[in-house]
Amino acid sequence: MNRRRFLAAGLASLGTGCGLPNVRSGTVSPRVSVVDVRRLVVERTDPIAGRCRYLADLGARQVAQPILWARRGESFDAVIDNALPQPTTVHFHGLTLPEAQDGAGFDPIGPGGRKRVRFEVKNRSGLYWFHPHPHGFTAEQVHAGLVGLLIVTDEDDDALDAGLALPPGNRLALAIADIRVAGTAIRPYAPDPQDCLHGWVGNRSLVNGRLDASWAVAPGWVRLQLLNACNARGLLLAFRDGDELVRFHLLGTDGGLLAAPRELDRVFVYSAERVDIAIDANGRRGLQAVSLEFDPRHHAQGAALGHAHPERAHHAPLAAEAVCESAPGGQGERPADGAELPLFSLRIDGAETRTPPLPGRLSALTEAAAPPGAETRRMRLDFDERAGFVIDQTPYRADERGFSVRRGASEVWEIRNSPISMPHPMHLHGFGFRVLRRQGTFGAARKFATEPGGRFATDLGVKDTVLLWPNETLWLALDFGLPVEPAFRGPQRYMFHCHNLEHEDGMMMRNLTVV
Ligand SMILES: [Cu+2]
Repeated sequence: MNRRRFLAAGLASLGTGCGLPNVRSGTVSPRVSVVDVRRLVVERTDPIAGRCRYLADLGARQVAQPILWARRGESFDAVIDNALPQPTTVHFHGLTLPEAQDGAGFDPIGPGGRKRVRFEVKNRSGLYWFHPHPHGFTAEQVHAGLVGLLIVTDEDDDALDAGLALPPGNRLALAIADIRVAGTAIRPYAPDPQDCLHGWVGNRSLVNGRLDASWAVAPGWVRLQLLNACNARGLLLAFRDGDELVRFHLLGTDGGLLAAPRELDRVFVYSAERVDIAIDANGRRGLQAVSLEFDPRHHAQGAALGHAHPERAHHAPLAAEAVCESAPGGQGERPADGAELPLFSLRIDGAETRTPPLPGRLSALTEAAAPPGAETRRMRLDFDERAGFVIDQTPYRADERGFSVRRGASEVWEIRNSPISMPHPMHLHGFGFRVLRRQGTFGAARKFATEPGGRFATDLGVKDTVLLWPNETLWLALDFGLPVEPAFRGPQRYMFHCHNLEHEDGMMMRNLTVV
């Protein structure tokens, strides 16, 4: 079989080769209770295009790319089986976990290795997710399809669904990724120096692993919990019905529900951020979710940012053709961040109904405020033509202790992004935080800063990932309290890093230790 046919096979393995009908609602990834998972296998399904998946072993059956559901207080207790030819970890993004369960990359699982992971879900209801985090391999493995969704529910979540009177099938959890497709072939992941600088951006969206994804929903409220699972692409999410931009309601962000819904016609969702939204499908036949065109503000220009990860020398890329495809001229035109991109569609079938009023109160969340007496910690994000993107002029080293934070301390972080820079979605492991204010936002983005303090709607609520545009300064409120349990005793290391995954693998990361 020649190379092109191999790659076409890769596209078919996504479940929707070009020309095939859209995916129907019956093929949504199955719901799996977190307590039923005995093993989570991380495996490569297509060695040519380098596609991978999670397989949940429930004992009686196995479920590929499961959507995990957890009631707050339930526990995950499973063996992670690494069937990849590379080291991996499973990082549960957004969850409050001790270092040993965080999967941050301090203790990767080697090829063929396994590790038991046990923890209690302590977080508020919301959309969380899990993905690989082995330093130097993260971007490649997430791009390969290793993205899992975890929905946490609690009483607030129950009350919301009841208030929306959601018809069956009108609640969807969607991971929006992007890949490069040329003809019927997936371009294997092979970032060149420009990709390392800007991040690997695809030309087609892949939603829950599917191209041209479409779901059938009933008239009435539709609740969508959406994750930007792209390595580097920012999304300016909106919904079209023909030429009309349909307004929707923001219900929640990374760490759960807001105090009250916010009505919007578009919202920025950067890599690793989540939004929980309600949209009224009554009186419509279909809705097309898109990322609208925007100025991506990539101000950094530079030469190669090749970072040598010692481990990479010992493990081949996931895609067989990666080396060939990175040859000059192999990539064709480079897809651009900020370009309009269709994401997925909703087909609305069924009898019209009366949409109940949206609940006015969603949770008891209070307005973000700096805790009294909190110390301010200042950080800078910079670009250096030789070192690449750095936090406080320090490229990442896995063995660094990083900075120390006192357990139980309240802090304000003042983070400044250089004017010669790019948008950096910054993620903190282990702790949710609140966004207090923004300053220095450029004009085109400032018009979407609809909230007090120059904040965006996605800055509301409990956050674990926050975007910094070039030239911006952000103030965050953090509380470093940890649960009083044996698993959290002793110094706990976490990470603060850019979730543009090419930047992350390119050393834009720091360790911190809670002591
Ligand atoms: Cu970045």
